Amino acid sequence: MKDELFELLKKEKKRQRDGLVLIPSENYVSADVLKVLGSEFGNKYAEGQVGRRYYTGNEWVDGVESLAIERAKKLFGAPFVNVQAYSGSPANMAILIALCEKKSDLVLSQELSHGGHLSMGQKVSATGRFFKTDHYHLSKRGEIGWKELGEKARRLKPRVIFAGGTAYTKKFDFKRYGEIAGQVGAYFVADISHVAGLVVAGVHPDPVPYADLVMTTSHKTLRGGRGALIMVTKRGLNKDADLGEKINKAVFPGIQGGPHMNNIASIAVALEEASSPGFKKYGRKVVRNAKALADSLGRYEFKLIGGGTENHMIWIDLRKKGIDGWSMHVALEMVNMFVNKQTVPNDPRPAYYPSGLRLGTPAVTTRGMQEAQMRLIAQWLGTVAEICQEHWSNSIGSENYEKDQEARKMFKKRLEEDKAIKKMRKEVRDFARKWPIFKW
Ligand code: DSN
Repeated sequence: MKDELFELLKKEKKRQRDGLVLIPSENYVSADVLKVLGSEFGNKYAEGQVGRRYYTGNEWVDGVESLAIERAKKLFGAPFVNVQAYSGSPANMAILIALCEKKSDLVLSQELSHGGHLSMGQKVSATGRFFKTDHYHLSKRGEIGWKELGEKARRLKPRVIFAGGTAYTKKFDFKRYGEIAGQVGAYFVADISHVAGLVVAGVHPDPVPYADLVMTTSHKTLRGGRGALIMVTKRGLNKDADLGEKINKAVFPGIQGGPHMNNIASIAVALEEASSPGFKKYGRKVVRNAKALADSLGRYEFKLIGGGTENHMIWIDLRKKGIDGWSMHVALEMVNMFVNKQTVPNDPRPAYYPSGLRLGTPAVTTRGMQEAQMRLIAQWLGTVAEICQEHWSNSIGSENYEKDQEARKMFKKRLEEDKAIKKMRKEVRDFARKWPIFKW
């Protein structure tokens, strides 16, 4: 069938092949993961749980979901796993529904501009509208503000303490979180969406011995289709033997209908891949590459929050360079490099025009790139920052960031006409094409 949609697919494939994905939450999936994502499993309704569905015809998708659950249990060492949540945000919502019983139950999580994630109780998310929340911040060194967290935990007696977020470049000290939660009788939930693959590879601390619940999306460093795993640990089940059942009910019928069986199948495939020795190597390389990229960025005078990285992510404060995250992400997109604009701690700018940038190495590492390529990427980032600085002062140059739309249009136009940008676009494209999309 001729459909313009397939033209878009062709173009998207080309974009992914010809560009460098440095968005820390994105990755490429294997051919097997893609195969089941586009499979007939997606046709099936399977509301309910394995062996207890509200539809007939579930013999084979029951097998799929059982495999996903068993593989997750084995890989993470958790006694209970739900694999039905559509993604991380609904999974966190389901967790709060399962854990919070009274209106006064408080959720304590990392502040949004300090790297926290919307779905862990930020005011603009349903989790912040329907649950009482408070937040802790990062220290000047870019670490969790332990003193503040401990003090708030003792004073506010939260029902839930979350670890995890969207921007953090240190290793999460889950043991310390677990101790604080234990002292005040709170549930400790570790959202490891970003670092799950690194935990599996043994290059990031494991939350399972210390947390009551562990949540992860399946498509970041884990390289599955888009979904989420909610795991209840031994510690969680000791606290409440019904916690698994509560999670199941909070997901369905709590907030979802039929699980997306093709996604669950893709998670099962990804979990099998993640249990191979090759995946451990991949995780190690992700971190090695991130460290190499961070080191090289220092040469181009980028200010890194936390001073470097201990995981897959680099968090840049661009204020010293006099430009914002929006300008860099626009310019980098023009040269086929994809990054995230990102707020920095106590950011004076709005989230759409934030002061920072987030970079990550999971996707370029999946393509087989190594430290030498990270040095080249850092050099490109340095050059693009210089170009931005030049056009920024010639077009925007004011502090009126939100209102200055005309100046921003002018800035984009100048970039589009810039010869160095045009040259670099070609250079990046020719370079990216040499790397397969998915290399074992
Ligand atoms: N985009 C994902 C992240 O980077 O944290 C989830 O919102």
